[in-house]
Amino acid sequence: MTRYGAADWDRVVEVLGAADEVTIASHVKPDGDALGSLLGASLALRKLGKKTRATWDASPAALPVPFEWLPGATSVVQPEEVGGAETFLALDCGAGDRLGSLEDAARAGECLINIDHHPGNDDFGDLNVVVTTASSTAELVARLLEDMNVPLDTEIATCLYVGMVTDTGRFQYSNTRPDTLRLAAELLSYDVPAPLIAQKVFESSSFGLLKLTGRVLDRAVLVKDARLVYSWMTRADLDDTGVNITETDSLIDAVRSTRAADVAAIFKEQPDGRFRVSLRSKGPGVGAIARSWGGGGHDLAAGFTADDIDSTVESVARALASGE
Ligand SMILES: [Mn+2]
Repeated sequence: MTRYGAADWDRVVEVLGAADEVTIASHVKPDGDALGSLLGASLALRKLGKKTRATWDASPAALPVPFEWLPGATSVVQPEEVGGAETFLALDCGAGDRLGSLEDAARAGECLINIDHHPGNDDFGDLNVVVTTASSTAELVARLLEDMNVPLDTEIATCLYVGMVTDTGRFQYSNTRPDTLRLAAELLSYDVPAPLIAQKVFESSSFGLLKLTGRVLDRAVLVKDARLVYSWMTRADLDDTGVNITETDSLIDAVRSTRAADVAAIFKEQPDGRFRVSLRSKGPGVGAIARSWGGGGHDLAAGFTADDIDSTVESVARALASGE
């Protein structure tokens, strides 16, 4: 049965089922869904007797603290150990370049499989399962494993649950559908330690991050007409608080929590002086705005890169006001 109406679904089930070795990669700066999907898929394919190498573009590829306890961490290899793979599975990558330095190896392989849920995914694989209504890539992996007849266990279910709980904002965002919770319930039935996961993933910030969050909240600016709230973080902030940029994903959630705004933006200064901008919306679409700046993402959660804060805020506020 082809799920989600995804044309290549059955072929992906076949190809993964027949492969002896699979190289699996997620996107650069992997989040909970990228890592949960990656390790869950790796554990499951190993359970079928296949060799797997799981990785992402980073030097070194090392699990961030909130996820370092994830089962399957032992299948992580460094990106430079990946050559031309027979079967290459790209997970949670909205475009081929999200693989970073691994894109060439991915395309050099015999079969590149692209499994993802980002709108705007350009079907960069030889086989593509792109389902924008899926809560997470982990959800798609779970359904594929079901069709491949891989029995779940606590470890696989834990990885996939982490992917779902993080990408749905703890089952709060609009991508949480009845089927999402049904699948999550099924995963929990494999003794997934949900309260422990909540602690490890959502209550694991360093003390420095607490202080950095304070700075960012203190700086927040409200653009009333556009119902936009924004703030920013500099490299100096990171140095002063001892925080690594990879720990700063939660800053946008702190900024977005005011009822005074529908859209929240946070500007994070990159080593090259430019700003990585994250947008979160409670209603107005921000995906198109991000794409117009060469970025990408979902309707309610998107991002792009900008040169400076003031002019970008002005133009984002204008786009929001005009409803474009
Ligand atoms: Mn995802």
